[in-house]
Formats: sequence, structure tokens, C-alpha cells
Amino acid sequence: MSYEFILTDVRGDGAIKTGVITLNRPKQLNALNDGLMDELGAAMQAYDADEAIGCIVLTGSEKAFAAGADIGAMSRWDYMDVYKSDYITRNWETIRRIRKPVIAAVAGFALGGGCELAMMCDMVFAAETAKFGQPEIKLGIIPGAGGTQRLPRAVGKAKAMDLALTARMMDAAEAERAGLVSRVVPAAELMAVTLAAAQTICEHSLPSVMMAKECVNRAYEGPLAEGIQFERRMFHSLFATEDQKEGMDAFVNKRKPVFRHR
Ligand code: DAK
Repeated sequence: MSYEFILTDVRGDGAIKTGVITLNRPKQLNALNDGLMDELGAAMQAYDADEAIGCIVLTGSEKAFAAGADIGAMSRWDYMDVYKSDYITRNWETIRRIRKPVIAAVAGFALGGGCELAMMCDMVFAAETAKFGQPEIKLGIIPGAGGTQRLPRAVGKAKAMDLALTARMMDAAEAERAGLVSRVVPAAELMAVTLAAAQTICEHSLPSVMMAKECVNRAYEGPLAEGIQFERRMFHSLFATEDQKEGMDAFVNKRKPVFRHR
């Protein structure tokens, strides 16, 4: 399938591989317009449905992961335009329905909707050049794709307020200290490190990977007691898989497991 605003590529040398999606509107610093978000959702869903894919990596350019929602397009819309078209919910939230792990590999700007898109992914790996921010307040709006909710959960109220109210940017080191980012690496190593982590994930049993993702997201999105109960049910259910028998038998017999992702 060919796309106008993104590039897709399959990477890895194992039986299960990584689907890479690269945002590709370089002249606009990957500003996220409706067409791009439709394509991103379609590409994510295609990888999610592909049995040969175990992990998805979402990345941008050296200069920008994404500099936000497309301000030029938004500047023409009024209340009824965004309300009636269900702006954001309609296509941005496709990524939240993806069941395989999604890693954001961020270099350069991740601002506004770009920062929100990174936060919708399961992990953020950052180049030392990465800059995160929610500068919507400068445009007379507020974060509208989950930023006011996910940012405080990731970095705490103090920093979330600071970023959303002053519009300042946070560099990669600060983002890692604050808990938004899992790893910071030199820009030249970003894709290699991210693809290596993705490959490691691909080698694990896919059902347990998917259930671990679902459980961690419960912790992030719901109350503790419900999350613990959900995790316990998922944990019990993994004893019904062939991969649990294989993984434990391999450990006991000191050999490498051969997962069949069942
Ligand atoms: N949209 C459209 N074009 C953008 C853009 C954006 N967000 N960001 C950059 N560009 C374009 C610039 O206009 C410029 O285009 P030309 O002039 O060359 O045609 C080109 O990309 C290069 O940008 P600069 O020349 O500005 O590059 P610099 O290196 O000087 O500056 C910058 C880089 C990232 C600091 C600067 O471009 C910048 O401040 N960009 C805007 C960042 C921003 O404000 N982002 C937040 C966007 S608002 C909602 C839900 C969600 C949202 C809204 C509503 N609802 C539910 C209703 C989300 C909103 C946002 O994300």
C-alpha cells in the first residue's frame, strides 16, 4: 500500500518482525493533518493484523517527530467544524486500539499533538536532540488529544502544569528524569537502539506481550484495585497458552524457548 504522508517498512531478521512507520511531511516538520492521521491509523491497523509483525515503531525525522497538529488547517475551523467532524477522536485515537506494542522513536520536536501522539505510544525512546512540549496555550487553545491527562500521569502535576501553562519545552534529559521517556541515546543511534528493543520484544511470546501491554495500560488509565484484578485474570489466562508451557519447560531444562505465539 502506498501512502502520501507516511513511509512504511518492515525490519528485523527473525520470523516475527518490526513494522516501522515514519511520519513524512518534512517541510511542515511532520505537522499532523487529517490525511496523515488517517494514513497512520490505517498503517497501524495493518501491522496489528499482520501475524508476521510483533512490534511497531513510530518515528519522524531528525528535526521533528511532529511539531503538532496542523495549525494552518485548524486556523480555518470553527466550533461546529471540530464538533461535528469529531476532530481528534475520529482518527487520532486509532492508535489506542492497537494491541501490539508501539514504540515512539523521537528526535527533534515533539510538540502539541506530536507530544500527545508520542504519549499514546507504549514507550518513548528519545534522541538527545528531542524536545517535548505542549505549547497550545500560545495559540489560544489547550492540548486536545489527551495532553492534559497523559502528561500529568507521566511526569506529575508540577511539570505538566509548567509545560501546559508556560509552553516551555523540555529536553530529552529532563523528559527521561521526569518519566516521560524510557531511554535517551545519541541521535545517530536512535533507530538502531529502538529496533534492537523491538526485535527483543518480537522474540517473546506475542500473547504475553499483548497482555502485559494491556495490563500496564490499565495501571495508567484506571484505578489500582481494578488494575490488580485485571492483571490477575490475565496472569491466570496465560497458563492456558502453549507458550507458557514452552517458556517454563525451556527454563527448567536450560534451553532456549521456541515460542509459537499461541
Ligand atoms: N502546523 C503547521 N505547520 C507547521 C507547524 C504546525 N504545528 N509547525 C511548524 N510548521 C511549519 C512552519 O509553518 C514552517 O512552514 P514554512 O513557513 O516553511 O512554510 C515549517 O514548518 C518550518 O517551521 P519553522 O520555520 O517555524 O521552523 P523553526 O525551526 O524556526 O521552528 C518550531 C520550529 C517547532 C519551534 C516552530 O515551527 C513552531 O513553534 N511550530 C508550532 C509548534 C506548535 O505550536 N505546536 C502545537 C500545535 S497545536 C484539538 C486537539 C488537539 C489539538 C488541537 C485541537 N481539538 C480536540 C479541537 C492539538 C493542537 C496542536 O498540536
